Amino acid sequence: MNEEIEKIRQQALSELKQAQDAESIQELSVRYLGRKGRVTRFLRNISELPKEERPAAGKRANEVKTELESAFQDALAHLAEKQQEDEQAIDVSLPGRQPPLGTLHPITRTTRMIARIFERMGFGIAEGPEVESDYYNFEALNIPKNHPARDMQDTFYVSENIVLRTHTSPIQVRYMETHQPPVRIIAPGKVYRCDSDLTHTPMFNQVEGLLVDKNVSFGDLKGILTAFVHQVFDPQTSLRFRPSFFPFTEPSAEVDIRCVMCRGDGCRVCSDTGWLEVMGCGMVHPAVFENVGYDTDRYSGFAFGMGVERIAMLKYGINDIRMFFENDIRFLRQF
Ligand code: 2NM
Repeated sequence: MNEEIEKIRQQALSELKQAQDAESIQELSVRYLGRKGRVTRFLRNISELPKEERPAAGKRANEVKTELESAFQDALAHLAEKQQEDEQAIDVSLPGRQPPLGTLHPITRTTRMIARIFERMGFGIAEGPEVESDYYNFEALNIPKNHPARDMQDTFYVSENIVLRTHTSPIQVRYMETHQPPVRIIAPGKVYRCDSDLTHTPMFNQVEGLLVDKNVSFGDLKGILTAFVHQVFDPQTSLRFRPSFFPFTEPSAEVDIRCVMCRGDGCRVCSDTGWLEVMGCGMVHPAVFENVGYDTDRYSGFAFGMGVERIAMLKYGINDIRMFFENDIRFLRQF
């Protein structure tokens, strides 16, 4: 009788070795340990053995039962583990996964396009702090104490004498303090103003430019800006220099271009004027030159400034400035 349980055990283990999948292991488990299984039946029949053989046979049969239970369980666990490994294995015949490629933000692209045009005309690039002193942002630029731009309504104050720069002109003031003419630089960067609607955001990007040398005239300014506009927009684009006012330039002008949408017929984009304002400019005010220690008898210069978002909106036909800052991937992917 003891031979019988050993035979059952041997057969169970050797059949288990052959079992390839969970189903056949389950089936084995039923066949050996189920209600009508061979081990179960053996245990039930122990009462029919001679009295003296019963304790040893019962003990051994229970050992085998426990052994087979864990052998089946281990085999199932092993199989599950192997299956998981297979699923995680790399199929080297598969094409590689394409990592999604990013693109430059349209404002970065526009800033670089503007910078490249001026670089080709001999301008270098200057940068400076976004948190500025009242002196560099206003005082040195001839902006008087009572000027509306200095109001809390228009400027972000960090403290009494520290502001978030409202334009990139302070970069040019710092540059002039440390470099004698000739000067030919552009100043790109983020600027901050308390303003928010369809065409204004509290942070936006500017590119300003400055050229100082002997005998620089308003004609030179017109030539440089015309060449610039003709490279950003259609080379046939008409320009208009309309008299304006800035505290840091005299004379000052706004540069308008013939509307890129309606070509001058009048539309919503140009408010039916046929013209679009693209930047401000002028001859640097002598008071600014005096503040940085330039000799106004020897040197003259011009400066200009534009909003990068505005240029990008006109170039790409975008009507809401907030699109640039919402980071909607469907919008950004188009650039
Ligand atoms: C503009 C318009 C006109 C400007 C002036 C200067 C500086 F530092 F030279 F005085 N920088 N930028 C300037 C002049 C900026 O932006 C609409």
